[in-house]
Amino acid sequence: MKYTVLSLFPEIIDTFFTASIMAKAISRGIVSYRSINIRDYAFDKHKTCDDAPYGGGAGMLMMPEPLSQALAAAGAKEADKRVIYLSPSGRLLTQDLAKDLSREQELILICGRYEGIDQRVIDIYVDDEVSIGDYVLSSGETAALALIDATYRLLDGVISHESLDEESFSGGLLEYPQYTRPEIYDNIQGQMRVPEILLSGHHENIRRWRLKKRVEKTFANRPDLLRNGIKKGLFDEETRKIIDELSGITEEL
Ligand code: 9WO
Repeated sequence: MKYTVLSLFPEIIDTFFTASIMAKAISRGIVSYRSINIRDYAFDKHKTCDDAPYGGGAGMLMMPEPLSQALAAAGAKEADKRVIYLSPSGRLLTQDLAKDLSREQELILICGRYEGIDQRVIDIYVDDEVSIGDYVLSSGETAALALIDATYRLLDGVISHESLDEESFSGGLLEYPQYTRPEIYDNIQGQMRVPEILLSGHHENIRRWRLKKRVEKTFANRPDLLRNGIKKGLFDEETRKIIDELSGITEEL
């Protein structure tokens, strides 16, 4: 996978690609990266990249020319390249979309600044507008990092397949709580013990306890995932039973 990132502040992105797991993926030839500084394509002596919006309104927009010059330099119109604009108005980045994006040859990511970019650049170049969640950031760079992180780790050879299968969202449930040593943890709260069942060595009981914890957590934090999983028939008999017990025959969902 090749990542090409267009930004006015590429240093924000550059650091991530020198961090440990990513650096390893690059040295193994699984990932490659280039950053393009949009300001390098500004054409006046002040290297201006922003201008006021037509129709009035707050703030400034990124000018179309430097950005489209940068996109042309990135080869954005070539086949096997997918151009993505990170924006709160995009489609939501989910694990499924991350999987889909991880199958591309090259992703070209546009990081916006100010109040956004000229719509004509979106119309001409952008294949997908993608949002990482329902909140507004000050710029697109941190969203691009989230998208890069969510996709590169799905590439063959970056992390083990067993770890991927065990994660949150596999099976439509959130993760169970986890504990490591020490067995008794001295804390401002007093002595906190690891749940007894995890020390029992009884694998079947542990499996059931973890499943119950996952359902409880999902019910508390993400009832939408339970509703969706039921609708799509994602859950086995055992999971359905736990959901029913918790939510009173799913009435409460
Ligand atoms: C700010 C603004 C102010 C007044 C009127 C309209 C406005 N739109 C915006 C806006 O969308 N600013 C963005 C800032 C422009 C593109 C880069 N910025 C950004 C990206 N903020 N949040 C994101 C983002 C990207 C992906 N997922 C979540 C948030």
